[in-house]
Amino acid sequence: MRPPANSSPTAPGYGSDLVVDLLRAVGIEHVAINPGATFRGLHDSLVNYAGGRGPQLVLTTHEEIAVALAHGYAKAKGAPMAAVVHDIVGLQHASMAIFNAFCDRVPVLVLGATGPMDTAKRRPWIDWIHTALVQGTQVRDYVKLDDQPASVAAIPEAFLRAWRLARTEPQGPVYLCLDAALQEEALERPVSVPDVARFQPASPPHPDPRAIDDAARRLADARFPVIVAEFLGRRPGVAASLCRLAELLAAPLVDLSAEYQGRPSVPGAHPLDMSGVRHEVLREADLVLALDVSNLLGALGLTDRSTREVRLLNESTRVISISLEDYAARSWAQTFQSLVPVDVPIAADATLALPALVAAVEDRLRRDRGAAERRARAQRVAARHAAQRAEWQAVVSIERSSRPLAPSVLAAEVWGVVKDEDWVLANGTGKGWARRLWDWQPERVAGGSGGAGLGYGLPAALGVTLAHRDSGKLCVNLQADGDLLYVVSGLYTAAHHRLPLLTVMFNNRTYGNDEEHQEAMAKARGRPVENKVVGIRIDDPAPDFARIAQGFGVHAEGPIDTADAVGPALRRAVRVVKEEGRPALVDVITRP
Ligand SMILES: Cc1ncc(C[n+]2csc(CCOP(=O)(O)OP(=O)(O)O)c2C)c(N)n1
Repeated sequence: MRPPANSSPTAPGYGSDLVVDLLRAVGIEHVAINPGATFRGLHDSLVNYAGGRGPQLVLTTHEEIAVALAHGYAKAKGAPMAAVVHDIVGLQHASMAIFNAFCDRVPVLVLGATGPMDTAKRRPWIDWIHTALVQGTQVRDYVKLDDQPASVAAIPEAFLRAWRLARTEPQGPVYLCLDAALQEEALERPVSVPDVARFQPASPPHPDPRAIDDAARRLADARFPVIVAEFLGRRPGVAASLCRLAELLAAPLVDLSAEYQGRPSVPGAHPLDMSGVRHEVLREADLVLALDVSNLLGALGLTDRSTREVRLLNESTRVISISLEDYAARSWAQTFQSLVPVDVPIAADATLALPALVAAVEDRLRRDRGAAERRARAQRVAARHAAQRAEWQAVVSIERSSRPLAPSVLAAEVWGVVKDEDWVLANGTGKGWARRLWDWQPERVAGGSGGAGLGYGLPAALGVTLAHRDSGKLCVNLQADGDLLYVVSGLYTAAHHRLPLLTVMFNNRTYGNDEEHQEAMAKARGRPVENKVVGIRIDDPAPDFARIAQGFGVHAEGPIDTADAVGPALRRAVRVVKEEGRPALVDVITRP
């Protein structure tokens, strides 16, 4: 295709140059890619048209990595980046990560491409087999919008609509497919980029004041109110008003993200934090305030591992729920979960409802005489909280000499090195032990995948690291082996882009979660429990993650199998991360 006569490095000459202008206009700083011919036009524009002025390319070796990286980045940055994926095949690889972002309510701008829709412009074979009607249908059930503009002139509107919807609450990924022929089309006349400030997302919905008043009255009157949060931590700074509400009401706090996926919002050291003994307080609760909870049955019930039977902890508990989950419902994957009776349903952004609820509760309690009972309840809960934390510390002491290392001991060792740093937990919880043993501050924790699709940890942690690069923070990834093996080539992106991430392997050489399931199955059926490892253990041969990482150019040590060796190896790795600005991995063998 001939370049237009008036082309210059700064004037858009092709359809894909216009896309770059749009990316720049909305402030996208990074674009993760895995190359493909269907977006060769856009690729050229990102490299040659944008020059150093446009978004920076992040090379990934799998489309799932590209999207998961963008997922982690958006959570840490509070602003989305883009991931560009090749036609049908790239989108299929990306789909798992798009699903995770959808469940986690995280905005990602997924830009795709298709062989020319105009059959007269297609090459034989590849342009045909990689073109779909309509490509977005592959992921339509778990993106907020998919679109495919049919002309260059239609690109700005499609782009800005997708951009706006991705960031409108409840947030989520969007997919915009750019026809290869449109990307490569020479512009006959300039296409202007609209004023993007006029296409911002609508302000998130505030709660109905009457509903807040009703909720405040019920909370103030409750005998034993409990506050449960799941995705509340998606907005920074929410912990302060959450804790204030809990303190006013002397209400135990349960962060469901400690047990399931989600976005942490409850500080682990808060004396009302009962996340580790959820069932104890929910058994006693006469009223539950659920904030941004989609897994209500998971919160209120207890599941029998072998029979899958779920029992409510307290049949008479009443429920107030504040969330936007009903606005995110889709018919395909049943992410709306179990239909649990709710007595006061409030459709609102829970992070915005909290200050209003705090004010309304303050007002009610001023006229209330239950202060003594609340004080006694707060003391009782705080004592249980302290006892629970002491029990966890005792577990570490008891397990200190066990070989292979217990996850509790490894989490304690990592904390010993990390605690003096300005740390960010970019992925993982070390089987929950980081929450129990670390000074768990939710704003330092990126949270899980949302969709429980493995292959999330490393790439998402890289995205978090990219967002925090040059901030002086130490990004830490507590990485399970099974999860890493889906996306192990993400280590190349880490090394290539000098992403200073500290990865500590909790390497139990197995798909541990599934061993538990096979054990439960064997017991339920009276079959040999020792067979639970078949088709599950990853130990013959055991992958040598240090050598794998070194092969990708990452500083690495291991395998380490004694507690005493962990600290020195971690300190050497932290030096590489902080002083050389390079990724490091320490492989530690843990108990299956
Ligand atoms: C893409 C995908 N495949 C399979 C599963 C099923 N699955 C859930 S947990 C799990 C085991 C995870 O093993 P690992 O990451 O090593 O963590 P561990 O349980 O050993 O701590 C598997 C295979 C899944 N959730 N996602």
